[in-house]
Amino acid sequence: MENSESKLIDGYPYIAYHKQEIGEIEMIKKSGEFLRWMDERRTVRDFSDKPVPKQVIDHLILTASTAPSGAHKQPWTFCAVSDAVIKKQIREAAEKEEYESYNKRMPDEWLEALKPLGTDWHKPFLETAPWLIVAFKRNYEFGEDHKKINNYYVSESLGLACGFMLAAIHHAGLVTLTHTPSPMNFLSKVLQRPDNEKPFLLLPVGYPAEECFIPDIKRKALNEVAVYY
Ligand code: IYR
Repeated sequence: MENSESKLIDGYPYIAYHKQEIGEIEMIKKSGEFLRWMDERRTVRDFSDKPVPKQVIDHLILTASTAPSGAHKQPWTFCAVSDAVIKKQIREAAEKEEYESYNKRMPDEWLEALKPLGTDWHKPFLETAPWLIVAFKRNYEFGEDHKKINNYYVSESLGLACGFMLAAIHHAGLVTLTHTPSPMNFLSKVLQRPDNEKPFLLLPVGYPAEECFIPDIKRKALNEVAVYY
């Protein structure tokens, strides 16, 4: 079992990891290109109904699932919805909650902060987008005899996986938006998820509408987000 490519450490199997080293000049070029490409990603709220193949959604989910997670528990379930009836149920339930939020729950300061983004309680994209991907966090697993087995850093793990998914969606030439209807328990009901799963984030996925406008907002500069020591 022991060779230069694999061995046991403390009784657990390990494999050698090889990564192609990139020279500094090429590294500066590549990291800059990646930055400029990622900087082109934008949150979009106006979707086309043009279909997206299921195989693409499989790839997006598997890419998200490459994210690191607490104790490598991979504590996520991604529900991908293309069924028009279920999308309608989700839209109706989300708009009901959002109507309450925008009109009663959210304080003026919050509503003011959202004004430049043009959001309101209407969520037509929940029906227009060809796919809705709902990320559920798995707070624990069911072991033998229904015994609860803990997962760790579940929210952090989900944040990482969803970040990976946003990059994958952008890379596929598609768009999304990070939708967090609040409260979002209705998603557990509509999608009939088990008790150990709680909804984390809803991502409509598709093409932007032919006529699509996004807020003219800027990202912070390096000196506003980084401190070097
Ligand atoms: N969940 C609401 C409100 C909302 C809140 C924040 I913070 C945003 O950045 C955007 C929207 C909604 O989805 O409209």
